[in-house]
Amino acid sequence: MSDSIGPSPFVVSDRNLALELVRVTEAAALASARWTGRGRKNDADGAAVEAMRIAFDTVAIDGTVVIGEGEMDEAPMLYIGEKVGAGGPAMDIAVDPLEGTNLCAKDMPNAITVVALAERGNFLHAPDVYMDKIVVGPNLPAGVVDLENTIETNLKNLAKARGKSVQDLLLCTLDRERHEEMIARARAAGARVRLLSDGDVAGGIAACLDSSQVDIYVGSGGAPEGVLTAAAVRCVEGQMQGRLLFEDDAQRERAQKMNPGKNPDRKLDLHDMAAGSVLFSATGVTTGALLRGVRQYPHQAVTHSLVMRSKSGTSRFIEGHHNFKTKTWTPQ
Ligand code: VTB
Repeated sequence: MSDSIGPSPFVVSDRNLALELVRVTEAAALASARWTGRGRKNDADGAAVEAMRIAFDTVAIDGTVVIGEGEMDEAPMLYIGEKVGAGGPAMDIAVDPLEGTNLCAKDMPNAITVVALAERGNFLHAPDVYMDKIVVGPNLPAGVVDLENTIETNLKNLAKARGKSVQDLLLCTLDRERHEEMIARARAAGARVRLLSDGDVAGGIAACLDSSQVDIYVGSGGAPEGVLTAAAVRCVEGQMQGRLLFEDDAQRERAQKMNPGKNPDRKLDLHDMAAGSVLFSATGVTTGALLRGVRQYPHQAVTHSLVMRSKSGTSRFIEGHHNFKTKTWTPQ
């Protein structure tokens, strides 16, 4: 009988760390949510970093932070090179403990906590510079958009591949002066544009999810955020390209030193930023297009997270109900 329906898909080929990772982003979200709307972004960020650092101690990995809070001398916790985890397979870790500190401080949509894991050596070591980014979702012809095309060409090619007109496309980008020309040209070509005040990780992921209605994410933002976005895009088989942007030679030299033997000015494809088997977890702090924010009640809180794994391509939205009367820790 079983022969006629093929082998069972439920073969556990390796340890699924994804569900352990969600605790890490949940912890950061629970801690930073207590700072939403208080106008104190550094406190919100500090709470997220500390909670995330503590939560990592329970994860069964031998982890090294490669995208973190900064260099060892700039950041007390989750600095680049820091070892985290309880021991296990050698993994590289990319974190943004509070992506959108301003959004949290102002209680505006889309603040999230983010972690990605890859087997050692598979994340781009991105310096703290800007990155040009372009993201589209799955099930599109390879190369349908390209950083080197004009915005008009990208919109035209994407519309054609989607069987839509450019008028039906929604482009998402950060609301920044540096994007004004691109926004004007996209609108002149017929597309609608959604502007984010912050948070291009959530923006990039939105381009991969039908439910967000976003068809394409374009624009420059943080390079570390670009690597986290790439990890998520890998898990849903979307497409992304990036290119590091340098303001001076010192920045370029730093990128070169962090990635020996690679041309720092090259166009990066998805696998240049996040290769191999990748895990991704994000938890909402404030409610946005991707995730609901933390809902706080007396003695309990509810979190909403997205956990993804590239190997299986499974995405899970997880609602966590946290009871502070019985939980073994409470947010600081
Ligand atoms: C970018 C973006 C982030 O901050 O780093 C942005 O990637 C800062 O951009 O998602 P500006 O220097 O133009 O203000 C975020 O929006 C939030 O951390």
